[in-house]
Amino acid sequence: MKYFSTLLIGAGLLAAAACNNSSTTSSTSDSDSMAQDHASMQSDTMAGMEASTDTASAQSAHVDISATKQDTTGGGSADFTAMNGKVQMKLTLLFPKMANKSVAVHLHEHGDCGDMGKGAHGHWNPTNEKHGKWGSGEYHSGDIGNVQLDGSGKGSLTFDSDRWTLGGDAKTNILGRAVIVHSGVDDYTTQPTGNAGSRIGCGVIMRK
Ligand SMILES: [Cu+2]
Ligand SMILES: [Zn+2]
Repeated sequence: MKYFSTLLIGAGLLAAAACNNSSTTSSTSDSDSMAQDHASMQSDTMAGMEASTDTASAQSAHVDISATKQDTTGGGSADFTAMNGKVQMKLTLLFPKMANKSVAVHLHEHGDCGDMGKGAHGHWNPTNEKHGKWGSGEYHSGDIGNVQLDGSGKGSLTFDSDRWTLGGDAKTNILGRAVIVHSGVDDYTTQPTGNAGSRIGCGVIMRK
């Protein structure tokens, strides 16, 4: 069963890559709402491709983040390690167009990067809380926060989460979820998105 879901995730990734390559237009709308402005573009090809969540536990996981838009090159990766009841994420990003800016990074609910990242749907929020700043009041389990990029567009973040597991209960399992990089800054206040702008990067967390 484990292998079956891994295959499904793999197929989803390939489909997402194919969709990105065949994308011909892109809007730079700074809206992260669930507005359906792009929903018609690729939803047909992505139908049925959503990865099932991988529940067998793992010690480590990885995500490769790709640019979602043709006019924004960039990407990144992160490694996840389970340790001492927590999961540590080591993230690196490279988005040259975003040099000297901060970009918001979240875990989104669905492991689907189709439709320029909109297939990932909203912030992963298994505890049904408000959007916010990690560690302070209410926040989503996907609310990682902002990453400062340097003059070449490079940035990194090490993040320890006590709300995440690699496998197991869907309320904590991050395998098969999407990491989304936004063009703007998370204000930690606006509901439910943090007003973080459009989606410029996306990847699906996979067991190593
Ligand atoms: Cu987001
Ligand atoms: Zn959130």
